[in-house]
Amino acid sequence: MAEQGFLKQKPGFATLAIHHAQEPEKWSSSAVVVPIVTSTTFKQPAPAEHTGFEYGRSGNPTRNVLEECLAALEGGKHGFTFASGLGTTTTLLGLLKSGDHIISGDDVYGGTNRLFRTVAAAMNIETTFADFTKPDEVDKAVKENTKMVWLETPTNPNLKIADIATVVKAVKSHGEHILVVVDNTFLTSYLQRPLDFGADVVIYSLTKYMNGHSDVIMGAAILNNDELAERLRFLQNAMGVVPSPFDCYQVNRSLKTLALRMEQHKKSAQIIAEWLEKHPNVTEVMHPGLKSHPQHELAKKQMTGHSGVFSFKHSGGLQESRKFLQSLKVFTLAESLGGYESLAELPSVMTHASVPAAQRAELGITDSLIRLSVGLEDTEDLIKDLDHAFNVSF
Ligand code: P1T
Repeated sequence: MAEQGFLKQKPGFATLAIHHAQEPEKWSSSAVVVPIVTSTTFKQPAPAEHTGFEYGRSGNPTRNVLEECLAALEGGKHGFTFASGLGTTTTLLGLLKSGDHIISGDDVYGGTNRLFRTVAAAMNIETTFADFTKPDEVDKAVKENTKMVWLETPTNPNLKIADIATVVKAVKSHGEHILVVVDNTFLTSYLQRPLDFGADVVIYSLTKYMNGHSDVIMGAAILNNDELAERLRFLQNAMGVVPSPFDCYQVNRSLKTLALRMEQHKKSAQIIAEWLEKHPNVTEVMHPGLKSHPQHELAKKQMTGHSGVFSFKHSGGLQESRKFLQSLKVFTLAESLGGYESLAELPSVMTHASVPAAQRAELGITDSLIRLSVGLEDTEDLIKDLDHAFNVSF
């Protein structure tokens, strides 16, 4: 059922999450729950012959199930998992070489910004940061040597929305070979499927909503192109940034409740965002589900709804932010997002502290911008918590 004018949810999501690639018949025990295969190596019938698995870095039965399930949920052909979200980005950098150029969204996770500005730069891979809400700016940033375009939508922490199809069109007009990568961490495949809009690769910090229980660090990349998949399969093994079978089991289990969790995150965050919008100490709420969001109409065209993460600005400064965050009792003051527990943080000194001060100022990542990750607690309790924190801080 389409809600509030957003895209209609594709049918079968929850069924895929529970059954895809996990037929009990694939295990000799007919186990209904995917086994955790911890073996690092697999017996071979003859030298250089194997029965599907040889060494745990190049492939593992538990990991394969998760990768296949992730690909199915994304409507993609190939799925790959990595030891973290940033490990995914690092491995994708392996597709590039010295002298290549990346265009990245200006408002991205601080760690992604840092990776491009420091590690990629040391490999002589240059990055231009551009505002993807303005496709013209992206178009102008493309150079002869541009090989990869990297966007988050919605962005972290300003929740800006880029029109994926328009960005893809602008980029591909300069050459089909330029890869468009979308970091879909804030929404998950339940709320947005960038491959449907022409993106080449979707990446995740699975650490967030996809796992949803704040107990695993992991990342993933999902794509359709067979040749690119072969290159990534090579890099996954050759660079070795792989997750553990136990962590793969945890994420695979968490996918079973993804649809239910996202529905609740979506509902609760929308109520809280509307409540904040009316609060006298709040000057701006950045939530794509609000009519006041500058790209609300665009959000409805490419998303099936918004998740539980969003930001707001208040009328105070650093002192009020500190007091507010330290007064919260149900929300926990911590980095990260997407878990069942509600979190609140101050991006200017926490998740985005590694972004140069001038770039932070340009993006409006000020000391009065607070980011919330609305969890699965009772919405009323969360509102009471915020209300109390405002009352004692302002
Ligand atoms: O933490 P890791 O699994 O390596 O994922 C990095 C990452 C990638 N992309 C996005 C959009 C992210 O938000 C993150 C990690 N972000 C946080 C820890 C945070 O609090 O924003």
